[in-house]
Amino acid sequence: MLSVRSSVSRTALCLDGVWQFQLDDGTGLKEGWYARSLTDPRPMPVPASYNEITTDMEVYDHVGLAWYQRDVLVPHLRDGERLILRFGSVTHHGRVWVDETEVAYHEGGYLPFEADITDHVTPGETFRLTVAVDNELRWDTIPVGYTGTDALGQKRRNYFFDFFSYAGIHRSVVLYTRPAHAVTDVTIVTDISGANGLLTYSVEAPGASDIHVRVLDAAGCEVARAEGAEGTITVEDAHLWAPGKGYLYTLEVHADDDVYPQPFGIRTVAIEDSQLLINGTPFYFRGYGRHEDNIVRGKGHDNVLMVHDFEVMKWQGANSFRTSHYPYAEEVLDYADREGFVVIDETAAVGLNLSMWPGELGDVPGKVTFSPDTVTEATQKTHADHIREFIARDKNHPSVVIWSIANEPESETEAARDYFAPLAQVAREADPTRPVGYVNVAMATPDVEKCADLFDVVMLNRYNGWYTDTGNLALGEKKLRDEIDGWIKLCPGKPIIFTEYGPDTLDGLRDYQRRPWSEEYQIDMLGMFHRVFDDYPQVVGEQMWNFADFRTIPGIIRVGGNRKGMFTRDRLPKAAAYVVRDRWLAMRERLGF
Ligand code: BDP
Repeated sequence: MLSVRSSVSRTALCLDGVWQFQLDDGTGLKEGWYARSLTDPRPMPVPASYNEITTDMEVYDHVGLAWYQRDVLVPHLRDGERLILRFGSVTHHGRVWVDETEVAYHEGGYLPFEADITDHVTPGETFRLTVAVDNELRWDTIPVGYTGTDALGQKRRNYFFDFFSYAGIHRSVVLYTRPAHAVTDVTIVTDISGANGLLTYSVEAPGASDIHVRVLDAAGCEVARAEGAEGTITVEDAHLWAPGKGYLYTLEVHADDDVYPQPFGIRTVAIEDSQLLINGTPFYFRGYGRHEDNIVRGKGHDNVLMVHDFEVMKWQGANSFRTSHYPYAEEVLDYADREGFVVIDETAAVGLNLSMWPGELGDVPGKVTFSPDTVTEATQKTHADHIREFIARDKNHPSVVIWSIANEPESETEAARDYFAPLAQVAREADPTRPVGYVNVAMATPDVEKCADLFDVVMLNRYNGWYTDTGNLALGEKKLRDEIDGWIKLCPGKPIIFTEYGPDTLDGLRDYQRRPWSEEYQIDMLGMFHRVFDDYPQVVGEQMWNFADFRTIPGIIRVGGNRKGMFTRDRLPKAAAYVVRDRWLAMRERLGF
């Protein structure tokens, strides 16, 4: 799905602000709360997670539907123009009404959806916009989860990841206009030929008879043009997009009266000899797995925080991150494009691995991941659709260089292989140009792993010295080296990227003995991993866990959340941040960005 971008033929009206909000008491749908004003509303900002806006535990821990409402004044439309209502994301599922008409239903909490509401509204008049947000996961949703009832009869959400499953309208809500014949999709693939850039494009614009495109450089000057819905264009003396140099062109797409400006960068991605090449040059990933997470707003997108986070990452000499463990706001990828950051883009398929999870209610059916009662073909179908939707959204971002289709799934069984083989194929069909991978969990070591050959890269989350051999870095190091040797043997020629490593660290806890949880131990453990990485040319990336501390589910191993951040939750550096900064700035100096 295309992002909202303004042009001479498209006007966007942002509906963010303070909406009305009410928790469902089990009667909302039956009684049709969308058909009238909410009876007992409280104010709720959009975008934001609703959980921590109030001080009520009831809101924080709510299970089920939550209702949002506001009035919207409909703008006047020019001849034949359509009015589209678009949500950047509603977590996890959203149902939308315009007055009494249901106009959209979307499952999956981290991708956009939209509805053409032209025929349900009257220009110059106001309509009541109602959204029912559902935070319950099921075995056939991505991510998977289930709602159970505890011994006190309380409904409880269960899911198989540690970050708190915030809910709400997390990204902007926009009303935009477009002509009757509009551009609905653009796909751009770039290549390099000598000093020139090659750009292959295709446009979808149902009903349009006149389609042409112009290529504009970063200053807005036309450098090439072409007729037709698809073709290949040469950009002479192209200015390449490269890590640290986020040069962007715009493909200005014209379809009858519609104009859609699609930014793009000219660059290539390839894998050769255990290296990931960007524009033919080996790239080394320095950075983090991150979360969309912050005080009060939860997972609500916020440009203030986004820009600050990039500034902090640049301060440290990072050049990349992974969108662990779900697709991030479109604004984040736009910003990565222009800042020249390199992104491993991940789906929301986190937690397809029941062996690791006790299940709060203790009733995860048999703890078998792939079974008729847990992850089934229905899950696989949702996962496949999710991959297609996700790649359709993010395919034109030059910053994205790898698709990660799952985080830490079971991958050491035949059932896992049957599950993942078709999904790897779905990703390749949706985008034949980028490497596809999944992020491997510690138990699926190379001697038992069954899925690695389906993928192009090896991405590893390892906690030697933390979850295993706690406090014993010498032993952790030996095992890490042995394991890397195993991966090199199992996957010759494939690059290895460490996508998670690091200990929980309480900021302010200092220790002469440098023991676990102290700031000193974080320095030592990260240092151990880095020392090992430096000995292996096949290791082409270090993305420590996590950029910042983040909110989690309650748990006896979580003190005020997950504390593996390089930075605190309010983005202040722990001691390790300075040590790693020295390393990364030196690497930046040596390798370019
Ligand atoms: C890994 C998960 C990540 C967790 C991390 C941890 O991929 O989401 O937050 O461990 O335990 O298993 O800190």
